[in-house]
Amino acid sequence: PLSRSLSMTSLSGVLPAWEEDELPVEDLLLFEVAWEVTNKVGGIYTVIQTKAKITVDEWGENYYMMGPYFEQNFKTQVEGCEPPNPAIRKAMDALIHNGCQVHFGRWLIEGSPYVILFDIGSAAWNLDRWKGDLWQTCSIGLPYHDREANDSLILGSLIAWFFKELWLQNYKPNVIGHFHEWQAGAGLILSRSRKIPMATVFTTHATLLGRYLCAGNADFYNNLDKFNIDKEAGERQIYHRYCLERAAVHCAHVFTTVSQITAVEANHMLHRKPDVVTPNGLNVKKFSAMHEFQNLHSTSKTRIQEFVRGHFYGHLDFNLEKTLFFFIAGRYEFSNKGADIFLESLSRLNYLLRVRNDVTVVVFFIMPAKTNNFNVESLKGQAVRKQLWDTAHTVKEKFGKKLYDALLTGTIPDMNSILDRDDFTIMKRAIYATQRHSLPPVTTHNMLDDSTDPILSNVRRIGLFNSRNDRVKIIFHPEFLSSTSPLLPMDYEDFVRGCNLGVFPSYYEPWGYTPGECTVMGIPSVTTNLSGFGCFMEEHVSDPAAYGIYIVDRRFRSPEESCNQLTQFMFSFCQQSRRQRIIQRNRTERLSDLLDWRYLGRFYIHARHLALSRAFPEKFKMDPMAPLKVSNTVQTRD
Ligand code: G6P
Ligand code: 1S3
Repeated sequence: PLSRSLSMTSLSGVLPAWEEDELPVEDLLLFEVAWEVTNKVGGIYTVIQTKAKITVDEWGENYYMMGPYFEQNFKTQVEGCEPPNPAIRKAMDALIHNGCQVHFGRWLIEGSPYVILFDIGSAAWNLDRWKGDLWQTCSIGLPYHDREANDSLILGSLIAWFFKELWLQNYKPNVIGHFHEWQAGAGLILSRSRKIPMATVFTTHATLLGRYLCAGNADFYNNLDKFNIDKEAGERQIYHRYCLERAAVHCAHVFTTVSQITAVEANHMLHRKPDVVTPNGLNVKKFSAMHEFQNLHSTSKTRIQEFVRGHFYGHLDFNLEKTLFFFIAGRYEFSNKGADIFLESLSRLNYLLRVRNDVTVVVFFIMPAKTNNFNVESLKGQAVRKQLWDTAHTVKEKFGKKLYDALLTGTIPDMNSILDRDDFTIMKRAIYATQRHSLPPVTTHNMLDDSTDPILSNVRRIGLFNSRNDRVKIIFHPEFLSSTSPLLPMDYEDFVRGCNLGVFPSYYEPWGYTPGECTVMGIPSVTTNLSGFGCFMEEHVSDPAAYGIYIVDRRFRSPEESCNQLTQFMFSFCQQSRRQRIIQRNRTERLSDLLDWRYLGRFYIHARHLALSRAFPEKFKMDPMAPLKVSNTVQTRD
């Protein structure tokens, strides 16, 4: 019923949606548990943070997020306060009186949700005992050296303890615990094994084995049913983590994944078919002026152009008006995120553009790697640009004043003598300073592993060194962007807005926020039919490419064929006129509603209802076979 109620072939009409029967949330408490609550590591943070608003709108004071306490995160993102609910205070106090620190506050993001954060360090002295409990409960043993697994056990033990304290108070409302990813799994396993009455949901955002097997270059999707998963986990030394993940999946009343493709993967890697697919949404910003996002593109693009002027000083022999900005961004998993086929395709695009086009493409790789700060050459580039700007400004001021004085006396000045020798000298000196003896750098930072870094090694192999003849230029920025950077002072959102195309040709991507973020800002992007996002778009939009969503086939084609297809997408993108790009951006932006939590949040609502009906069948009835009620509430804009 899920897929039937969602399927649509055209975007011109109504986006189907269903309505769940309203549940009185006063009699319920919802707790959402994740390692990334107030703690940014990767994509789960985005899920939790962007979804907060609609969840608070629905649940108000009955919604709490739970995660680990880190002093720095708390200080910068949370406003500490007293829990409004005395039962929560009492449960927290029970832990605090036993020597474990628990903090409460409002997370300063849209919706201001309440957060309960558990200090792992303060409870670490219990670790050996809790390892014993875990072993007694489900025979999972954690090795002493795996800090991440140990921390997740401490967090899980504290959370299960908290739920038990809440229950011991004979507290009336029913509790729902929604746990995300294996790091939150121990809390679910322990709560269930202690028979605490609560409805549980477990969401996986990637399977441990899927990520490891894909990164190891396995032909993953063609062999899903052939892997000996216990053996594979053991060989990769993640057997205990995989056990935690698999136990959590099987303990949950409701199991969900973020996409259909990960649902299939989970069925093979974790041996449970997800009950619900809960796709990831975003908080879509609506501007009062329809085309405001086009203006924002233009302003942000100007700022990127400024950076490029500095970076390529002395080699600016390409026309910035005919230069397009492409980018890839995300966790630095070279082949999982498709940086390998992207580089290969760029070398082919470079050839095509040299032969047949006057467009230049500047490609940014924004993927964090180990560095020891910006390199001198990149910083110098921006300094030289600034100096040229200052020189031009000084000369312009003098010129303007002389012109003004002449006009006041009723004469037009002699243009040949309006600039004096000094003006020429400072201009010549500024130009001389732009001479450089090396090519504009490929990377903006000093890399710690320069010789073995996969992006740099491949750049060396394909020879894209930013030379004058190259029509494709590469800039590897191995750090996430920040508006306080001395080099490229822009935050990620502004940067994306200023680019022309996001390229995300992932091989392993359960969902993939990056192309979605492009879409809601009206920026076209490349994705694949191995990413949750790409499959979602393929399913719900009849001609995704017409809306600026290019889907590379990495499922049924060889890497060579996928490279050719990607090259072709990029090359035809370069052949569009500015007008065509503007029209395409308008179309891309129209897909935003499809990715809005206001629509996608319904899948979470459904998962919670299902969990309640399984945990408390007497009180919450739901016919799992009944088709979901379809209503026409969410519309796309034409
Ligand atoms: C927006 C602005 C236009 C600008 C254009 C550049 O649409 O409203 O004024 O010309 O962006 O688009 P381009 O695709 O060349 O970056
Ligand atoms: C995961 O983060 P990742 O980039 O390691 O979770 C994200 C949120 O659900 C998802 O978008 C992404 O595909 C996964 O890979």
